[in-house]
Amino acid sequence: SATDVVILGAGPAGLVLGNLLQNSGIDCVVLERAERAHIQTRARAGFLAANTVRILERHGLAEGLHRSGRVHSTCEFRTADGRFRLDYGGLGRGERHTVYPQQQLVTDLLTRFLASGGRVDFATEAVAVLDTDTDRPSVTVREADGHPGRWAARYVAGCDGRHGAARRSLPAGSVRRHHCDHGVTWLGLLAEAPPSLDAVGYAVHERGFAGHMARTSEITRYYVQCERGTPADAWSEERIWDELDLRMRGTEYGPLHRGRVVERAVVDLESDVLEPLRHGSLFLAGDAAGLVSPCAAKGANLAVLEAEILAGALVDDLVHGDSEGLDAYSARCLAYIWRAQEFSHWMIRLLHGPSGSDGTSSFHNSLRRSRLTSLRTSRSHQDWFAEHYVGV
Ligand code: FAS
Repeated sequence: SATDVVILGAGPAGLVLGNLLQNSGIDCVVLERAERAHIQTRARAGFLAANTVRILERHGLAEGLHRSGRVHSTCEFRTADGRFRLDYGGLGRGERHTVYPQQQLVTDLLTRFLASGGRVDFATEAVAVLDTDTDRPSVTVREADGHPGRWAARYVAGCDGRHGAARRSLPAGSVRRHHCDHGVTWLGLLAEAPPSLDAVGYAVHERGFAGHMARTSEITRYYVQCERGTPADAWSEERIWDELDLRMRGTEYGPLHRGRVVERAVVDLESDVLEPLRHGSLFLAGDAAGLVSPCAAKGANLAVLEAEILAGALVDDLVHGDSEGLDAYSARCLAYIWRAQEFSHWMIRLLHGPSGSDGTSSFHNSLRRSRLTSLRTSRSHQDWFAEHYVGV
């Protein structure tokens, strides 16, 4: 089989890219190793940045989020020195989040892509991307029936995440991977419980971090910092809720709304960035380009941004014969990625004490306390926070 652009992965990056290429009349195919039902129900991100909403609106992809997304603009910090709220929607550039679960966005993007004639091959795993140093790259695949297959294309877009075939296919020595293990582990969970705060909750506690993020009026995501290597099922539900209540200082500010834990996963907070993001005819976007920790909700937003940049560059090249956008793609996206990485890293250091108990940790803990005081009292610091927290 042959097409103009083969897109690996039907996540936010791959499906935004597919829709934008489709809108411009460029022939493309999306290869997705999972079944359709799986990607339409897989819960992940939930906070869309204002710029992400603008991108989706620009391309007629925002109907679902306008129908059932909820605008959100407050976060609340709870610390040993008390609690304070930041109405970030009234700070910085005055931008707010839209709370809209990623699986609903993926479902909207998929439905629109297929309705406009787009092709997605589900249960089709990309195995390798070949000949990226030529203008006829190809993708070998394992079809749904297990048989091998092959796609020829003019370009390949690696939107298949950090463990996908695109990363695996990068020629040895052709890419520099900047990696950071932040030394922090979260037990992330989804609870069948209404939100306990009308804000994103960040609890900074000597026992560890706890986070509260609404997803819908009946489902709330929580994070609770745990020891590295903790199995996802190690904590009973009762222990989870008791620990969350303790760290969120439920006795002072009101107990959390408890409910059944319907999903849990342990995630080690790490980040990485690949440089460059272009390898001949192969382009990386989304998590395939760089993983940003879920602290500060940047991953899905970067994926949408990079997809729009790549789509514009591919259209310029394939329709107008202008390759300037493709030549500039990597540097342009990396500037956004590093801004997001820097803020996410700052947030991790703000919310988590240093691991280890040596003297420097008391120094770092005092730094952290001072940062929180500055965020509580300094308007310019709050403007900086708001601009980066919602910006991409
Ligand atoms: P995705 O991983 O979404 O999509 C890649 C697709 O490629 C997948 O469907 C996969 O099945 C497919 N694939 C992989 N290998 C393949 C192959 N060889 N062949 C074919 N298909 C292949 N981000 C936020 O902004 N906020 C959050 O709150 C947040 N919470 C998260 C919670 C969890 C538990 C996880 C895991 C991630 C979270 N993220 C969050 C990050 C997440 O949303 C990603 O940044 C986002 O999904 C990135 O989108 P894509 O790059 O499209 O990759």
